[in-house]
Amino acid sequence: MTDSNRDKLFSKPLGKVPKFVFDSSVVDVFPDMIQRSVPGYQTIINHTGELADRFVEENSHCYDLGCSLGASTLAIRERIENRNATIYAVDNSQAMLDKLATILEGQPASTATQLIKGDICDIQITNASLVILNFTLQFVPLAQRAELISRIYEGLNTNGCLIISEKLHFEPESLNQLLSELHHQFKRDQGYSDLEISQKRDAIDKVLMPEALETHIDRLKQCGFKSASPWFQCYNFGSLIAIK
Ligand code: GEK
Repeated sequence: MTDSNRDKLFSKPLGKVPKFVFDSSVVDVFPDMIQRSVPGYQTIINHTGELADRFVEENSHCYDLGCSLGASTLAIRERIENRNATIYAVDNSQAMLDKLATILEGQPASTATQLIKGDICDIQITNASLVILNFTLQFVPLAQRAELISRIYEGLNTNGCLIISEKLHFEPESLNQLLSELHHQFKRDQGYSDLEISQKRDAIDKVLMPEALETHIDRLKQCGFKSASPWFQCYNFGSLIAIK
């Protein structure tokens, strides 16, 4: 990694911290930022590939919603060659998609991969055997989440799989506090200073809105999924699978 790819976005005092947006300054440091900020991130990405191998059916569609630089897309592409499947990688940040296009150009593969610039709440989902929401639902306004999950359910084929990975909120508050402190210690261990941790927290306040595991599971069941369960958790980050 070069020094310009190291996440230092919040290392200097910013005064009034602006709200976090996925612009080109974030794109430049994104892989470093997410690896050093989300405990278990690489494990979740690797297992997304494993789940794809199990669930992706011939001639079906996969959706990577909030794809950023395509970590999940790349993880599943490796595993589903020769199934004539198509991956739709969707993001509303043009800066992310521009960079992803160059990454994909450098790593040709037989699985068709289409990039879509748009809001994941607006795109059509059809003939899906796998839908991935890796750390994206947390940025969707709370009031729009049930409708999005419902549309994903409708677009999935029977026995299709939805993966949702998120930052989570816990009750009681003492447990939430403990897991949050453990997360901050993880970030310190990854080289972030207390200033970086606190300024990033201010930047994502009300931009990233975590929900409880139970809220996710109740909503998935209400939307019709026959099963929904967490398969991974590290501190206040976790991943669920839901099967139609
Ligand atoms: C990974 N999945 O590496 N519509 C489209 N894109 C959106 C929306 C929306 N409504 N809201 C946010 N995004 C990736 C990481 S990052 C997670 C996902 C993080 C996009 C946003 O532009 C960004 O690229 C991505 O979702 C969230 O596994 O930074 O914590």
